[in-house]
Amino acid sequence: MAQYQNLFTRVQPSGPAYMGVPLPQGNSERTGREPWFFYWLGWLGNAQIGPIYLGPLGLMSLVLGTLSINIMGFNMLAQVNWDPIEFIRQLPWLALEPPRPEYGLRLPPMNEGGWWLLSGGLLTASILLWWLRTYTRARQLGLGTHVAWAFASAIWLFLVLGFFRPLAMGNWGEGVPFGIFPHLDWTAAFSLRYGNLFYNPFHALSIAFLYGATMLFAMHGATILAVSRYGGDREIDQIIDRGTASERAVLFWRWTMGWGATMESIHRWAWWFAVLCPLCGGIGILLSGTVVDNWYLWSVKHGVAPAYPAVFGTVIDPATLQGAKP
Ligand code: 07D
Ligand code: 07D
Repeated sequence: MAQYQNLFTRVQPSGPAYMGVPLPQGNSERTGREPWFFYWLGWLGNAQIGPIYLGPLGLMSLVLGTLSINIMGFNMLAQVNWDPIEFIRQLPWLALEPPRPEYGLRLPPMNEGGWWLLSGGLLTASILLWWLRTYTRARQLGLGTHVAWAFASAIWLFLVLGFFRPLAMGNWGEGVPFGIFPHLDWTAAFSLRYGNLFYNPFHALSIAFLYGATMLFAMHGATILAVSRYGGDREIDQIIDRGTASERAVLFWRWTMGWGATMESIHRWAWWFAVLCPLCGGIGILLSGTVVDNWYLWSVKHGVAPAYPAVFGTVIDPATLQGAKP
Protein backbone atom coordinates (compact mmCIF):
# COMPACT_ATOMS: atom_id res chain seq x y z
CA MET A 1 0.00 0.00 0.00
CA ALA A 2 2.62 2.47 -1.08
CA GLN A 3 0.20 5.36 -1.39
CA TYR A 4 -0.24 5.66 2.37
CA GLN A 5 2.09 7.62 4.53
CA ASN A 6 1.52 7.48 8.26
CA LEU A 7 3.25 7.02 11.58
CA PHE A 8 3.11 3.24 11.43
CA THR A 9 4.41 2.47 7.94
CA ARG A 10 8.03 2.44 6.95
CA VAL A 11 7.14 3.52 3.43
CA GLN A 12 7.61 7.22 2.91
CA PRO A 13 6.56 8.03 -0.61
CA SER A 14 7.24 11.50 -1.95
CA GLY A 15 6.23 13.18 -5.16
CA PRO A 16 8.14 15.99 -6.85
CA ALA A 17 8.63 19.09 -4.65
CA TYR A 18 5.43 21.09 -4.79
CA MET A 19 5.32 24.89 -4.67
CA GLY A 20 1.59 24.99 -3.87
CA VAL A 21 -1.33 26.60 -5.67
CA PRO A 22 -0.64 29.94 -7.35
CA LEU A 23 -1.68 32.82 -5.09
CA PRO A 24 -3.87 35.74 -6.23
CA GLN A 25 -2.49 39.21 -7.01
CA GLY A 26 -1.15 41.22 -4.07
CA ASN A 27 0.45 38.31 -2.22
CA SER A 28 4.13 38.33 -1.35
CA GLU A 29 6.50 35.88 -2.99
CA ARG A 30 7.15 32.81 -0.92
CA THR A 31 10.74 32.81 0.28
CA GLY A 32 13.44 30.21 0.62
CA ARG A 33 15.05 27.85 -1.81
CA GLU A 34 13.26 25.00 -3.58
CA PRO A 35 11.15 22.92 -1.20
CA TRP A 36 13.08 20.06 0.36
CA PHE A 37 12.21 16.88 2.21
CA PHE A 38 13.13 16.13 5.81
CA TYR A 39 12.93 12.37 6.34
CA TRP A 40 12.49 12.45 10.13
CA LEU A 41 9.66 14.99 9.99
CA GLY A 42 8.07 12.73 7.40
CA TRP A 43 7.60 10.23 10.24
CA LEU A 44 5.35 12.70 12.04
CA GLY A 45 3.53 14.26 9.10
CA ASN A 46 4.27 15.81 5.75
CA ALA A 47 7.98 15.67 4.96
CA GLN A 48 8.06 18.77 2.73
CA ILE A 49 9.70 21.89 4.17
CA GLY A 50 9.31 25.28 2.50
CA PRO A 51 8.93 27.53 0.75
CA ILE A 52 7.95 29.87 3.59
CA TYR A 53 5.27 32.53 3.24
CA LEU A 54 6.49 35.38 5.43
CA GLY A 55 4.37 38.34 4.32
CA PRO A 56 4.11 41.66 6.18
CA LEU A 57 1.66 40.41 8.86
CA GLY A 58 3.73 37.34 9.73
CA LEU A 59 6.95 39.34 9.75
CA MET A 60 5.55 42.08 12.01
CA SER A 61 4.01 39.50 14.33
CA LEU A 62 7.34 37.66 14.69
CA VAL A 63 9.28 40.88 15.30
CA LEU A 64 6.84 42.16 17.97
CA GLY A 65 6.53 38.72 19.59
CA THR A 66 10.32 38.37 19.78
CA LEU A 67 10.58 41.85 21.31
CA SER A 68 7.96 40.94 23.91
CA ILE A 69 9.61 37.65 24.93
CA ASN A 70 12.99 39.45 25.06
CA ILE A 71 11.60 42.06 27.44
CA MET A 72 10.33 39.25 29.70
CA GLY A 73 13.67 37.44 29.46
CA PHE A 74 15.86 40.48 30.15
CA ASN A 75 13.72 41.51 33.13
CA MET A 76 14.14 38.00 34.54
CA LEU A 77 17.88 38.06 33.79
CA ALA A 78 18.19 41.37 35.66
CA GLN A 79 16.51 39.75 38.67
CA VAL A 80 19.31 37.16 38.91
CA ASN A 81 22.02 39.77 38.56
CA TRP A 82 22.62 38.99 34.86
CA ASP A 83 23.93 35.52 35.73
CA PRO A 84 23.01 33.18 32.83
CA ILE A 85 23.42 30.01 34.93
CA GLU A 86 21.09 31.28 37.65
CA PHE A 87 18.69 32.44 34.91
CA ILE A 88 18.39 28.89 33.59
CA ARG A 89 18.29 27.36 37.08
CA GLN A 90 15.58 29.67 38.37
CA LEU A 91 13.65 30.22 35.12
CA PRO A 92 10.50 28.35 36.21
CA TRP A 93 10.12 30.69 39.20
CA LEU A 94 11.16 34.03 37.69
CA ALA A 95 8.46 36.53 36.80
CA LEU A 96 7.72 39.82 35.14
CA GLU A 97 4.94 41.13 37.41
CA PRO A 98 2.18 43.63 36.59
CA PRO A 99 2.08 46.98 38.44
CA ARG A 100 0.90 47.28 42.05
CA PRO A 101 -2.81 48.12 42.50
CA GLU A 102 -2.02 51.72 43.58
CA TYR A 103 -1.18 52.61 39.98
CA GLY A 104 -4.70 51.81 38.76
CA LEU A 105 -4.77 52.17 34.99
CA ARG A 106 -2.01 54.83 35.00
CA LEU A 107 1.40 54.27 33.45
CA PRO A 108 3.75 53.00 36.17
CA PRO A 109 7.55 53.46 36.19
CA MET A 110 9.29 50.89 33.98
CA ASN A 111 10.64 48.85 36.90
CA GLU A 112 7.31 48.79 38.71
CA GLY A 113 5.14 47.28 36.04
CA GLY A 114 5.98 49.44 33.02
CA TRP A 115 7.92 46.60 31.41
CA TRP A 116 4.94 44.28 32.05
CA LEU A 117 2.60 46.69 30.25
CA LEU A 118 4.98 47.17 27.33
CA SER A 119 5.68 43.47 26.99
CA GLY A 120 1.96 42.62 27.27
CA GLY A 121 1.08 45.24 24.67
CA LEU A 122 3.66 43.89 22.26
CA LEU A 123 2.50 40.30 22.87
CA THR A 124 -1.10 41.32 22.23
CA ALA A 125 -0.16 43.11 19.00
CA SER A 126 1.86 40.08 17.92
CA ILE A 127 -1.01 37.67 18.61
CA LEU A 128 -3.57 39.89 16.84
CA LEU A 129 -1.30 40.19 13.80
CA TRP A 130 -0.90 36.40 13.76
CA TRP A 131 -4.70 36.12 13.87
CA LEU A 132 -4.89 38.39 10.79
CA ARG A 133 -2.35 36.15 9.12
CA THR A 134 -4.42 33.01 9.78
CA TYR A 135 -7.46 34.83 8.38
CA THR A 136 -5.84 36.25 5.26
CA ARG A 137 -3.79 33.15 4.44
CA ALA A 138 -6.97 31.02 4.62
CA ARG A 139 -8.82 33.46 2.37
CA GLN A 140 -5.99 33.62 -0.16
CA LEU A 141 -5.97 29.83 -0.38
CA GLY A 142 -9.73 29.83 -0.91
CA LEU A 143 -10.43 28.16 2.45
CA GLY A 144 -13.08 28.85 5.08
CA THR A 145 -11.92 30.83 8.10
CA HIS A 146 -12.71 28.20 10.76
CA VAL A 147 -9.17 28.11 12.12
CA ALA A 148 -9.08 31.89 12.52
CA TRP A 149 -12.37 31.91 14.47
CA ALA A 150 -11.26 29.07 16.72
CA PHE A 151 -8.02 30.97 17.42
CA ALA A 152 -10.15 34.08 18.10
CA SER A 153 -11.87 32.19 20.90
CA ALA A 154 -8.52 31.54 22.62
CA ILE A 155 -7.56 35.19 22.05
CA TRP A 156 -10.83 36.22 23.74
CA LEU A 157 -9.77 34.42 26.94
CA PHE A 158 -6.25 35.85 26.67
CA LEU A 159 -7.66 39.40 26.31
CA VAL A 160 -10.10 38.91 29.20
CA LEU A 161 -7.27 37.72 31.45
CA GLY A 162 -4.82 40.51 30.68
CA PHE A 163 -6.86 43.39 29.23
CA PHE A 164 -10.68 43.48 29.48
CA ARG A 165 -10.91 42.36 33.11
CA PRO A 166 -8.10 44.62 34.38
CA LEU A 167 -9.81 47.46 32.48
CA ALA A 168 -13.19 46.65 34.08
CA MET A 169 -11.55 46.45 37.53
CA GLY A 170 -9.75 49.76 36.92
CA ASN A 171 -6.36 48.30 37.63
CA TRP A 172 -3.55 46.75 35.53
CA GLY A 173 -2.42 44.91 38.65
CA GLU A 174 -5.33 42.48 38.07
CA GLY A 175 -3.47 41.09 35.03
CA VAL A 176 -1.53 37.82 34.94
CA PRO A 177 2.24 37.86 35.58
CA PHE A 178 4.56 36.47 32.90
CA GLY A 179 6.38 33.44 34.23
CA ILE A 180 5.98 29.71 34.38
CA PHE A 181 5.02 29.05 38.01
CA PRO A 182 4.07 32.66 38.79
CA HIS A 183 1.16 32.43 36.33
CA LEU A 184 0.03 29.25 38.08
CA ASP A 185 0.25 31.00 41.48
CA TRP A 186 -1.91 33.75 40.01
CA THR A 187 -4.44 31.15 38.84
CA ALA A 188 -4.64 29.52 42.29
CA ALA A 189 -4.85 32.92 44.03
CA PHE A 190 -7.60 34.04 41.66
CA SER A 191 -9.70 31.01 42.52
CA LEU A 192 -9.26 31.61 46.27
CA ARG A 193 -9.93 35.35 46.00
CA TYR A 194 -13.28 34.77 44.28
CA GLY A 195 -14.49 32.06 46.65
CA ASN A 196 -13.38 28.89 44.74
CA LEU A 197 -13.70 28.93 40.98
CA PHE A 198 -15.29 25.47 41.00
CA TYR A 199 -18.54 27.22 41.98
CA ASN A 200 -18.34 29.43 38.87
CA PRO A 201 -20.69 27.79 36.35
CA PHE A 202 -18.71 29.15 33.39
CA HIS A 203 -15.57 27.49 34.75
CA ALA A 204 -17.59 24.27 34.92
CA LEU A 205 -18.79 24.71 31.33
CA SER A 206 -15.25 25.47 30.22
CA ILE A 207 -14.05 22.23 31.88
CA ALA A 208 -16.87 20.21 30.33
CA PHE A 209 -15.89 21.49 26.88
CA LEU A 210 -12.19 20.93 27.59
CA TYR A 211 -12.80 17.32 28.64
CA GLY A 212 -15.38 16.92 25.89
CA ALA A 213 -12.96 18.18 23.25
CA THR A 214 -10.25 15.73 24.31
CA MET A 215 -12.77 12.90 24.39
CA LEU A 216 -14.12 13.75 20.93
CA PHE A 217 -10.62 14.03 19.56
CA ALA A 218 -9.74 10.63 21.03
CA MET A 219 -12.89 9.09 19.57
CA HIS A 220 -12.40 10.65 16.15
CA GLY A 221 -8.65 10.01 15.98
CA ALA A 222 -9.12 6.41 17.06
CA THR A 223 -11.97 5.83 14.62
CA ILE A 224 -10.07 7.16 11.62
CA LEU A 225 -6.93 5.21 12.52
CA ALA A 226 -9.05 2.09 12.94
CA VAL A 227 -10.45 2.44 9.42
CA SER A 228 -7.32 3.83 7.75
CA ARG A 229 -6.75 0.34 6.29
CA TYR A 230 -9.88 1.06 4.19
CA GLY A 231 -8.69 4.53 3.27
CA GLY A 232 -10.60 6.23 6.10
CA ASP A 233 -8.09 9.06 6.15
CA ARG A 234 -9.55 10.16 2.80
CA GLU A 235 -12.64 11.01 4.79
CA ILE A 236 -14.70 13.25 2.57
CA ASP A 237 -14.30 11.10 -0.60
CA GLN A 238 -15.95 8.34 1.32
CA ILE A 239 -19.12 9.99 2.52
CA ILE A 240 -21.28 9.04 -0.44
CA ASP A 241 -19.99 5.51 -1.07
CA ARG A 242 -21.25 2.32 0.54
CA GLY A 243 -19.14 -0.29 2.31
CA THR A 244 -16.44 2.28 2.85
CA ALA A 245 -14.33 3.10 5.86
CA SER A 246 -16.83 5.87 6.69
CA GLU A 247 -19.77 3.57 6.70
CA ARG A 248 -17.98 0.99 8.85
CA ALA A 249 -16.88 3.72 11.25
CA VAL A 250 -20.36 5.12 11.80
CA LEU A 251 -21.76 1.59 12.06
CA PHE A 252 -19.26 0.89 14.83
CA TRP A 253 -20.53 3.85 16.80
CA ARG A 254 -24.16 2.94 16.19
CA TRP A 255 -23.39 -0.52 17.58
CA THR A 256 -21.44 0.69 20.62
CA MET A 257 -23.17 3.99 21.37
CA GLY A 258 -26.52 3.79 19.60
CA TRP A 259 -25.80 6.75 17.36
CA GLY A 260 -22.96 8.13 15.24
CA ALA A 261 -21.92 11.48 13.84
CA THR A 262 -21.24 11.91 10.13
CA MET A 263 -17.84 12.55 8.55
CA GLU A 264 -18.78 16.19 8.32
CA SER A 265 -20.58 16.69 11.62
CA ILE A 266 -17.86 15.08 13.74
CA HIS A 267 -15.59 17.96 12.75
CA ARG A 268 -18.26 20.48 13.72
CA TRP A 269 -18.66 18.73 17.09
CA ALA A 270 -14.92 18.94 17.64
CA TRP A 271 -14.71 22.56 16.51
CA TRP A 272 -17.55 23.72 18.79
CA PHE A 273 -16.33 21.87 21.86
CA ALA A 274 -12.84 23.30 21.48
CA VAL A 275 -14.09 26.81 20.75
CA LEU A 276 -16.60 26.84 23.62
CA CYS A 277 -13.88 25.95 26.16
CA PRO A 278 -12.07 29.34 26.20
CA LEU A 279 -15.25 31.19 25.14
CA CYS A 280 -17.15 30.14 28.29
CA GLY A 281 -13.96 30.49 30.31
CA GLY A 282 -13.57 34.12 29.26
CA ILE A 283 -17.14 34.88 30.34
CA GLY A 284 -16.50 33.28 33.74
CA ILE A 285 -13.32 35.26 34.33
CA LEU A 286 -14.86 38.55 33.17
CA LEU A 287 -17.72 38.11 35.69
CA SER A 288 -15.35 37.44 38.61
CA GLY A 289 -14.80 40.55 40.71
CA THR A 290 -16.94 42.66 38.38
CA VAL A 291 -20.35 41.04 38.90
CA VAL A 292 -19.71 38.22 41.39
CA ASP A 293 -17.30 38.59 44.29
CA ASN A 294 -17.55 35.11 45.82
CA TRP A 295 -18.67 32.17 43.71
CA TYR A 296 -19.28 29.92 46.72
CA LEU A 297 -21.65 32.44 48.36
CA TRP A 298 -23.22 33.07 44.96
CA SER A 299 -23.92 29.33 44.68
CA VAL A 300 -25.42 29.20 48.17
CA LYS A 301 -27.64 32.17 47.33
CA HIS A 302 -28.88 30.54 44.13
CA GLY A 303 -29.44 27.12 45.68
CA VAL A 304 -26.55 25.51 43.77
CA ALA A 305 -24.58 24.70 46.93
CA PRO A 306 -25.93 24.00 50.41
CA ALA A 307 -25.21 26.53 53.15
CA TYR A 308 -22.92 25.40 55.98
CA PRO A 309 -24.97 23.78 58.76
CA ALA A 310 -26.23 26.30 61.34
CA VAL A 311 -23.85 24.88 63.99
CA PHE A 312 -21.01 26.84 62.39
CA GLY A 313 -22.90 30.10 62.62
CA THR A 314 -23.64 32.30 59.60
CA VAL A 315 -21.02 32.32 56.86
CA ILE A 316 -19.67 35.82 56.39
CA ASP A 317 -18.25 36.93 53.08
CA PRO A 318 -14.50 37.13 53.86
CA ALA A 319 -14.18 40.15 51.61
CA THR A 320 -16.32 42.17 54.06
CA LEU A 321 -14.19 41.32 57.12
CA GLN A 322 -12.05 43.92 58.82
CA GLY A 323 -8.61 44.13 57.27
CA ALA A 324 -9.71 42.78 53.92
CA LYS A 325 -8.83 45.16 51.11
CA PRO A 326 -11.67 46.22 48.78
C1 07D B 1 0.47 22.20 23.51
C2 07D B 1 0.47 24.30 21.98
C3 07D B 1 1.96 24.75 22.15
C4 07D B 1 2.15 25.83 23.18
C5 07D B 1 3.04 25.77 24.21
C6 07D B 1 3.15 26.92 25.22
C7 07D B 1 5.13 29.99 25.99
C8 07D B 1 5.45 30.72 27.27
C9 07D B 1 7.28 32.21 28.09
C10 07D B 1 8.73 31.46 30.00
C11 07D B 1 -1.43 23.67 25.30
C12 07D B 1 4.27 27.90 24.84
C13 07D B 1 4.63 28.75 26.03
C14 07D B 1 5.43 30.70 24.71
C15 07D B 1 6.94 30.84 27.51
C16 07D B 1 7.99 32.48 29.19
C17 07D B 1 8.11 33.89 29.69
C18 07D B 1 -0.91 24.22 23.99
C19 07D B 1 -0.05 23.59 23.20
C20 07D B 1 3.93 24.58 24.42
N1 07D B 1 -0.50 29.93 29.72
N2 07D B 1 -1.26 27.10 32.56
C21 07D B 1 1.20 26.11 30.83
C22 07D B 1 0.47 29.89 28.74
C23 07D B 1 -2.93 30.76 31.48
C24 07D B 1 -2.24 27.01 33.56
C25 07D B 1 2.29 25.62 29.96
C26 07D B 1 0.31 31.00 27.84
C27 07D B 1 -3.95 31.35 32.38
C28 07D B 1 -2.08 25.77 34.27
C29 07D B 1 2.81 26.87 29.32
C30 07D B 1 -0.84 31.69 28.29
C31 07D B 1 -4.36 30.21 33.24
C32 07D B 1 -1.00 25.13 33.64
C33 07D B 1 1.64 27.80 29.45
C34 07D B 1 -1.32 31.01 29.49
C35 07D B 1 -3.31 29.20 33.01
C36 07D B 1 -0.53 25.95 32.61
C37 07D B 1 1.87 24.55 28.99
C38 07D B 1 -1.48 32.90 27.70
C39 07D B 1 -5.76 29.71 33.11
C40 07D B 1 -0.15 23.97 33.65
C41 07D B 1 0.75 25.06 28.04
C42 07D B 1 -0.76 33.71 26.71
C43 07D B 1 -6.09 29.25 31.72
C44 07D B 1 0.85 24.07 32.47
C45 07D B 1 3.96 25.16 34.30
C46 07D B 1 0.24 24.09 27.01
C47 07D B 1 2.25 24.01 33.06
C48 07D B 1 0.55 25.41 31.85
C49 07D B 1 1.51 28.95 28.68
C50 07D B 1 -2.41 31.41 30.33
C51 07D B 1 -3.21 28.03 33.78
C52 07D B 1 4.04 27.48 29.92
C53 07D B 1 1.24 31.26 26.69
C54 07D B 1 -3.52 32.59 33.02
C55 07D B 1 -2.91 25.36 35.45
N3 07D B 1 0.77 27.36 30.44
N4 07D B 1 -2.52 29.55 31.92
O1 07D B 1 0.76 23.06 26.72
O2 07D B 1 2.95 23.06 32.95
O3 07D B 1 -0.92 24.49 26.36
O4 07D B 1 2.66 25.13 33.73
O5 07D B 1 -2.58 33.26 28.01
O6 07D B 1 -0.18 23.02 34.45
MG1 07D B 1 -0.80 28.55 31.23
C1 07D C 1 -4.92 30.42 28.12
C2 07D C 1 -6.04 31.04 25.89
C3 07D C 1 -4.98 32.10 25.63
C4 07D C 1 -3.87 31.60 24.83
C5 07D C 1 -3.49 32.09 23.64
C6 07D C 1 -2.30 31.48 23.02
C7 07D C 1 1.36 32.07 22.77
C8 07D C 1 2.50 31.14 22.54
C9 07D C 1 3.86 29.77 21.13
C10 07D C 1 3.06 28.18 19.40
C11 07D C 1 -6.13 27.67 27.75
C12 07D C 1 -1.13 32.45 22.94
C13 07D C 1 0.09 31.66 22.61
C14 07D C 1 1.72 33.42 23.23
C15 07D C 1 2.66 30.65 21.13
C16 07D C 1 4.03 28.67 20.42
C17 07D C 1 5.24 27.83 20.65
C18 07D C 1 -6.32 28.81 26.81
C19 07D C 1 -5.76 30.02 26.96
C20 07D C 1 -4.20 33.18 22.93
N1 07D C 1 -9.53 23.98 36.28
N2 07D C 1 -9.04 27.97 36.19
C21 07D C 1 -9.70 27.08 33.27
C22 07D C 1 -9.66 23.13 35.21
C23 07D C 1 -9.11 25.05 39.12
C24 07D C 1 -8.66 28.89 37.19
C25 07D C 1 -9.92 26.65 31.89
C26 07D C 1 -9.68 21.77 35.65
C27 07D C 1 -9.02 25.49 40.53
C28 07D C 1 -8.55 30.21 36.61
C29 07D C 1 -10.11 25.18 32.00
C30 07D C 1 -9.55 21.80 37.04
C31 07D C 1 -8.36 26.80 40.41
C32 07D C 1 -8.87 30.03 35.26
C33 07D C 1 -9.84 24.86 33.40
C34 07D C 1 -9.44 23.20 37.43
C35 07D C 1 -8.65 27.19 39.01
C36 07D C 1 -9.15 28.68 35.05
C37 07D C 1 -8.93 27.14 30.87
C38 07D C 1 -9.50 20.68 38.00
C39 07D C 1 -6.94 26.89 40.78
C40 07D C 1 -8.99 30.70 33.99
C41 07D C 1 -9.42 26.88 29.46
C42 07D C 1 -9.80 19.28 37.61
C43 07D C 1 -6.59 26.38 42.15
C44 07D C 1 -9.51 29.69 32.97
C45 07D C 1 -13.10 30.27 33.70
C46 07D C 1 -8.40 27.11 28.38
C47 07D C 1 -10.95 30.02 32.68
C48 07D C 1 -9.45 28.37 33.71
C49 07D C 1 -9.80 23.56 33.88
C50 07D C 1 -9.33 23.72 38.72
C51 07D C 1 -8.45 28.50 38.53
C52 07D C 1 -11.28 24.53 31.40
C53 07D C 1 -9.82 20.63 34.72
C54 07D C 1 -10.24 25.45 41.28
C55 07D C 1 -8.19 31.45 37.34
N3 07D C 1 -9.64 26.00 34.13
N4 07D C 1 -9.00 26.09 38.27
O1 07D C 1 -8.69 26.90 27.24
O2 07D C 1 -11.35 30.30 31.61
O3 07D C 1 -7.18 27.55 28.72
O4 07D C 1 -11.75 29.98 33.81
O5 07D C 1 -9.22 20.85 39.17
O6 07D C 1 -8.72 31.88 33.74
MG1 07D C 1 -9.46 26.00 36.24
